[in-house]
Amino acid sequence: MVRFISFAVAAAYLASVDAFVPTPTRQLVSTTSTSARLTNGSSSLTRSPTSLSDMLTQTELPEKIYLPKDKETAKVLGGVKIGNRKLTVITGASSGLGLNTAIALSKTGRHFIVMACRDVEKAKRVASENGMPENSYVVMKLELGSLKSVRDFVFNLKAFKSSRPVDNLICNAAVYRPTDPEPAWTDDGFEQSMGINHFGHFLLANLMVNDMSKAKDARMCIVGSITGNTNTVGGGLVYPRADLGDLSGFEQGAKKPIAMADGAPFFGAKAYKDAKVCNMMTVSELHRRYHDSTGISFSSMYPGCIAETALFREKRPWFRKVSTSYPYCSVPLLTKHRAYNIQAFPWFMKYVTGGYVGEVEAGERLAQVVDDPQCSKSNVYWSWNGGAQQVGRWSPDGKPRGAGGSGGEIFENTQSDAVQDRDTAIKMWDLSVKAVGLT
Ligand code: NDP
Ligand code: PMR
Repeated sequence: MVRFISFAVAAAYLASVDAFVPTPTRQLVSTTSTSARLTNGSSSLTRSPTSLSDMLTQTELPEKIYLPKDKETAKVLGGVKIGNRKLTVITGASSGLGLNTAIALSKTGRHFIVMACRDVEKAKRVASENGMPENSYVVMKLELGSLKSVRDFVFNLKAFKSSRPVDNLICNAAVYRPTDPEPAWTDDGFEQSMGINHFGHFLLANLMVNDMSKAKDARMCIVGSITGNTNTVGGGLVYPRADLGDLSGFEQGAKKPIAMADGAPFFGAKAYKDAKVCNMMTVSELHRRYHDSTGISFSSMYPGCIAETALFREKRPWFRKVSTSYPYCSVPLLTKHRAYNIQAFPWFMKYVTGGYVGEVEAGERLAQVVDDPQCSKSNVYWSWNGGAQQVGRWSPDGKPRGAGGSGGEIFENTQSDAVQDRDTAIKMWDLSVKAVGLT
């Protein structure tokens, strides 16, 4: 009963939040929850100002790029020896889920991480602050809101790794712009949620298939979400629902002034969910088109609701504010004075829906998808039963955590009928190919 009343009160609050009310000022939230944890280690990129690594942080291609001539040099570029480790690329590794995945994988000793980030200096800083082992990662510039930057990234990556194939690609980066009254556009004229979350990754994934086909047990994961699946409470009952409609917005070119996939007027919260549908459909189409011929395992996943990440930077402070003052009570939300003492969304997800997962555990979950032998199956949408624990069942050293850290069991989840709709997926694929200039 108490849980039901809490649910009703909290649901009423959350239903009326700024997802649907434009806010004039946007506030950036720092990643203090993760960056405050560890402080040892330093960036592996700060050695020489003329090193290849430094060149790789530029969006514009350097006039002369160093191309290694022999295999051995390729393995020890810039003083970094990749050796037998898996080469794992993670987009948006400078925050939240991506950063915590990079941390988890780097600490296994089995992965060399390419942190593909729009803000190179930030990525170097958080990697260092979070104690990612030296020589376990490199930061490379990737602005997913620019198709040119995506192509430059792939070119630079090839120069960095030479003929050695990429083993894992994790398409994780995303923006969520629920309070924007008007759409913002990428360099190429796409609405940003669709342009960054889907089109940028769509081009990247396609450009990487050939290279990754040369690796053994290669895996490509594009992060999805429950909110893109209408067969769930989070995605089916919470307005707005994801819906690509007849894709007439894509048919018209998906560029300014066309903001939405279905050609409707801009709706930021829906644009994010539509992009997640495209992410998940891209995975099933990649699988259908390339799994048999390349051996690459394509997957998507939902890590749980990581309610404290910077993804919610546009939300009003009370929605995401971090505090432990009243962790068990929603009443203080009713007064303006107390509102700022509650982290309403994390609280709601922890104690009402039970869908919450901490950033560290979420990172371990995504890490598991590319590292755990039991996740080698293709065309799976991975999810975890349970959650809300800060520690996972699987741990980066490969050993089960055992009693005390139940963290949820991994399982193969079922996507909504709309996400599984083959005709729409094919249409989405063909129009995306055109939009990013792959033809
Ligand atoms: P964060 O905002 O913490 O991380 C997003 C990352 O994407 C950041 O590293 C950010 O860079 C990067 N990024 C944003 N725009 C661009 C761009 N134009 N080019 C390159 N990189 C960019 O969010 P989360 O960690 O929460 O989200 C990560 C993924 O998890 C997303 O795909 C999201 O949809 C998914 N997800 C999140 C859930 C949640 O509850 N938080 C639930 C389900 C799925 P910078 O550091 O510079 O801002
Ligand atoms: Mg949602 C089991 C129920 C459940 C789950 C797992 C989520 C996940 N959410 C659930 C339920 C509810 N949410 C309910 C009952 C409400 C009140 C009506 C609610 C509200 C809500 C809001 C306002 N939820 C949200 C928002 C956001 O702005 C987030 C969003 O939709 O972003 C697109 C969000 C989310 N809920 C989730 C998850 C995972 C999100 C984060 C977004 C994502 O990455 O998918």
